[in-house]
Amino acid sequence: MYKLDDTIFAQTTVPGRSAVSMVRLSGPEALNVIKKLFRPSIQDFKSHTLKYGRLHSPLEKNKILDEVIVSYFEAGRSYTNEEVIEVATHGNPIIINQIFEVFESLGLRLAEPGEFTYRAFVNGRIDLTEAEAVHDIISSKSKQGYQSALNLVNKGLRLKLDQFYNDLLLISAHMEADIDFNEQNIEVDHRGELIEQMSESQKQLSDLLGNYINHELVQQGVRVLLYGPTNVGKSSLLNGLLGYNRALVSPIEGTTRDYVSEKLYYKGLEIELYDSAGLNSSAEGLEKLGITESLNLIPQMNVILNLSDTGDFSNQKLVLGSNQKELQIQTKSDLMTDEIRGSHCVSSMTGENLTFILDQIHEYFLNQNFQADDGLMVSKRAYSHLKSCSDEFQKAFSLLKSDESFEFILFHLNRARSALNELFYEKNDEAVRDKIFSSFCIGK
Ligand SMILES: Nc1nc2c(ncn2[C@@H]2O[C@H](COP(=O)(O)OP(=O)(O)OP(=O)(O)O)[C@@H](O)[C@H]2O)c(=O)[nH]1
Ligand SMILES: [Mg+2]
Repeated sequence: MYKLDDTIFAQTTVPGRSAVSMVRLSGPEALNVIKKLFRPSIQDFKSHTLKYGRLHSPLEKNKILDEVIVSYFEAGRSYTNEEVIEVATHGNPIIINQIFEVFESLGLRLAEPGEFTYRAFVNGRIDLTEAEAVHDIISSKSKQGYQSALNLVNKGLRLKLDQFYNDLLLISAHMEADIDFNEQNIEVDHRGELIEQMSESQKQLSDLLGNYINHELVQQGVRVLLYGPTNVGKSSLLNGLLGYNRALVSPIEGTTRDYVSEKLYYKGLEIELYDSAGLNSSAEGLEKLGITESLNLIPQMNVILNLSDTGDFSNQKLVLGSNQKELQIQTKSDLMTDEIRGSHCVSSMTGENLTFILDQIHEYFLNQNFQADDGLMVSKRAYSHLKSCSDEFQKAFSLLKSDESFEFILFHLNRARSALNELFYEKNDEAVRDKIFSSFCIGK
């Protein structure tokens, strides 16, 4: 995939205009190149210090590229473990482009997405679970998500698994030794002790897996569908929850055709609301297409706000997956008589109970099996390795308890260990590594 021996650069901040932009260089030529361009000229640059000055262009005489602050991180003590320079410039794309032209003219290469983090991995500074966590910190759509990714980025998972991994090694070594002794006709039987050790390890592993956080949900945020018959007030509720008018509202049935989606942030959580075409059994043509599209959205949703302005939900029954939640809500409560008033009533007109809905969505999110502070938010890839480690371990344990020979048991223990090795390194599978790093943004 990526080349490893050249010097690469990229903007680490978002492209566009801003007070400051940051450009990172990594590789053997990073410091040399900056020394060529920076004035006043650099005599002695200590690692982890800053220099203030100007970058000059070697392409045009007396041309100053920008006034900058440059930081230096020596190889072995940097993000990539290579020589790294970071240049803070004024945040103007024209300046950045000119600096990039100069870097390229000096033989440096624009980095691919994820390439800095890939180098950190290849150079042994981080393992794959930490690389994934770097990505999650940036892309997380809930505060729980980025907090647990932060836990993970600092050798979190490796530290948690170290003890377990070492115990596995010890148990295997015991078994190998017993096999050797028995081959020499020396009778030893440590089975009882091994059962005790394995049940201790089993506990560690199940604690770990039990703390698994629904990665997808904390990364994606919560998707919420506004669902119900035409004119029930779906688009009005969307606008009410957003606090501004995003969708058209009218007393004409079938106003919304294409679904409309918009994000809002509530208590540190990204909620994506989908307003859809209202259900109408006599719909035809475009309206009917819109309804089909709404129904197709259901499987991708986490929460469905099933809306009715009569309190009668019998014609809008939903079949949902086990992790999906339906909230039945009565709309237009300002028009409601006391007789039909149910327990969950909202009004987009008066704003009654709009925060109640947001709280319900937030609560659903919190109930999805994780404890934010100590939780273990790992990717699907990582979870599947943990799971196969656990499965192999369970097989080994039950064979041990049913008096099977150590050779069979060792087979499964070895597989449990290699599942953990793959979790952190996945050395042989370039495709998986490509997938992990290419999902990064440029500059990371
Ligand atoms: N009094 C009152 N009227 C409402 C409320 N919510 C919506 N309406 C009215 O109900 C009508 C339909 O509202 P919409 O939000 O367009 O309904 P919808 O469910 O999006 O309708 P379709 O897009 O046609 O499926 C409009 O005239 C709104 O002004 C409410 O809370 N109180
Ligand atoms: Mg509508």
